[in-house]
Amino acid sequence: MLNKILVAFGLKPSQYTVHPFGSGLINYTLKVSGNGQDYILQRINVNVFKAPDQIASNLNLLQAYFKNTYPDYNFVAPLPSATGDYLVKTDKGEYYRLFPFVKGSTTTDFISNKKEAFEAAKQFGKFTCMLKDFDASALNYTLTDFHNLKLRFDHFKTACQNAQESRLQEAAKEVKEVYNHYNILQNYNQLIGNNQIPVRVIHHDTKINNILFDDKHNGLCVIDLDTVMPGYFFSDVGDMMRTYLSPVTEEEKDFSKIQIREDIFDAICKGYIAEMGKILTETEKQNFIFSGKLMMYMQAIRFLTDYLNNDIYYGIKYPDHNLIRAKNQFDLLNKYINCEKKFERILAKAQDGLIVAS
Ligand code: GN1
Ligand code: MG
Repeated sequence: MLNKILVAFGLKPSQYTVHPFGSGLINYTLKVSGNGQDYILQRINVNVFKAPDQIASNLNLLQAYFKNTYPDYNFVAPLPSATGDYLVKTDKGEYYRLFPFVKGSTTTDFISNKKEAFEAAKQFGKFTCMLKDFDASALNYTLTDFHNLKLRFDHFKTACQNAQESRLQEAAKEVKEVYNHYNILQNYNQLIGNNQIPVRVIHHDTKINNILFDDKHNGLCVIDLDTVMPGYFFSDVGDMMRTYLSPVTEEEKDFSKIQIREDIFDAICKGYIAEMGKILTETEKQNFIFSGKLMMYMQAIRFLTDYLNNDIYYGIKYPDHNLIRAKNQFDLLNKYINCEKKFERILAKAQDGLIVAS
């Protein structure tokens, strides 16, 4: 099967070896090595991305824009197949695409120092900033309502109504925790309801492994562009807070290891503001810290909802995996909230730094 796909992309199977690659929860990713140029081959999860051709069309539009406007930017777009298509469909209805593996680039799964956080935040900020004059409405919504907290909350409520009694009991504390932080949803509804936040081109998945670094640990570009679509700055800023601040991830079961690293918070502010500072609106700046709360809360709700729905979305490795992930995210959220006052001072300094520098 894989051989057929390689052939469809014009690669001779005998010249390449293929190995699973990366740690994404959604798509199935392989590295294809050999013959002087490596590739990333990816099977799109069509249960999540129901219209893979919409992703391909977004990427083509963006690629054309970058080629004209920022020709030096390393926009990692899919390669055409032998017949000039960007997706290869198998008899089983699976979709594959092939990317060049950027030579000399590396990725990391964990933030080990503030430089990495700074570089990543700068790259995500740069991406949105470079696209500030691109018409975001030309892009398809590859996942409708992806970061719509109101809808995520509604799905959570439905899941509570339909859940097995045993799961509902196991999750009672976390269900209560959702309501303890109801003010986050209220604030979100107010911001969105009043159209207070501009629509921009947003990456929507800013995990550190979606950044390519060069050999000197400088950021090169962003990858994993399936969720690039119109959205709000808080998705990217908030998901960086969610995934960079703590030295351990959402997978950690020992919550005493969940911590908030202030130097990393500082680096996210400085990196993002270095690129986006000049175009962020006052409301966006005022909600910079709120972004973290929003995304932690949303992810906790998403894991909890999936647990109540008998784990139909996120892959699990043990029975209570999604419940543990939800608990982990609530723990992170509470620790983040405890730091808010400190964050305000750090953010203000980072913003002052921009004014001094410009
Ligand atoms: C999924 O597969 P991955 O790790 O790139 C999810 C994100 C979640 C994340 C949580 C399309 O991303 O929204 O934040 O898991 N992506 C989708 O680990 O649902
Ligand atoms: Mg990903």
